[in-house]
Amino acid sequence: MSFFEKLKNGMSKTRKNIAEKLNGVFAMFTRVDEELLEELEETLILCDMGVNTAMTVIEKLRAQIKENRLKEVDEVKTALKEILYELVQFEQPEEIFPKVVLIVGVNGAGKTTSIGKIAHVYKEQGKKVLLAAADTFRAAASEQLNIWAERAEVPIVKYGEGHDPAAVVYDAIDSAKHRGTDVILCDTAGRLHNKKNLMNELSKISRVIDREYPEAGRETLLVLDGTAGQNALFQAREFANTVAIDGIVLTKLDGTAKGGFICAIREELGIPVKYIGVGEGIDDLQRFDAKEFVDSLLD
Ligand SMILES: Nc1nc2c(ncn2[C@@H]2O[C@H](COP(=O)(O)OP(=O)(O)OP(=O)(O)O)[C@@H](O)[C@H]2O)c(=O)[nH]1
Ligand SMILES: [Mg+2]
Repeated sequence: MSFFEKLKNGMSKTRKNIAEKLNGVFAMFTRVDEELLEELEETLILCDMGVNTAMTVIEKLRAQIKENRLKEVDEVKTALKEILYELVQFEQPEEIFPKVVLIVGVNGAGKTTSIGKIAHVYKEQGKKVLLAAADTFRAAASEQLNIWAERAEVPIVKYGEGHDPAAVVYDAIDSAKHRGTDVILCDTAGRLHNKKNLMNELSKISRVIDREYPEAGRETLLVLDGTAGQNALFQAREFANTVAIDGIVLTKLDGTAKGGFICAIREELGIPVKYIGVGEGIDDLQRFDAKEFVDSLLD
């Protein structure tokens, strides 16, 4: 299956949700008027784009209709496509290897699963991957990561429950230097109910990486549950206040998630969605492609 087919299949429910509704609106109208814009705005909000983002998008659309004297519904559709594309596209910075990737996010968002999938993506690219089980808060956490290490056929550094997560990362870096690892993927604890602890833990891990591996590339990815809607946006803000987030992994887009959320994240937080999770299997992760996303939304 091609990447595009997979994306379409995997995201089918998400895509259907927005695409059907959006295309439906355009099919309903023959005239470009305020009513069309109102209907579009409502639809965008229904697709979990959030009120603010939907309003911004419609404002831009209204301005373009006026400026370019758009008279045809199809022209408005093309303009909307362009606006949505501008909203979600981003420049992928060049990757620096070796690199250390910190995976953060609340409990159950899909951190451990996403690490398994990301490990697989890098491995397919011929990179040497190492997992670091720095979620030592929960007894079963490192065992779960271990299962993914086996699936992806990559090595793992893990200790038992209650160990210092920063020490796990320290050892992983040491091991990576010996093995010639390209990418270290660090699982972290997801608890947010004690923000201070979480912040301390993440910044301690961060300091260890700075000190022990300053030459390595760094990336912090926030994993968000795509079905959590506006609540996930709230979580993202909380995390962004704690650590600098380079990108989002949006999971469970195979579920009933409404993908308009991707636009909301970008507009409201300025953080790009880098990967999307479309299932529980090791192959069920895609690098987010803005053009394909927008093309799949509007005919
Ligand atoms: N359908 C679907 N399920 C997913 C996806 N990603 C993760 N899951 C499921 O979500 C559940 C939680 O995933 P985990 O990877 O354990 O989440 P976590 O963030 O590591 O959770 P904690 O370790 O408890 O903080 C599991 O049942 C996964 O199979 C996805 O893209 N699609
Ligand atoms: Mg986990």
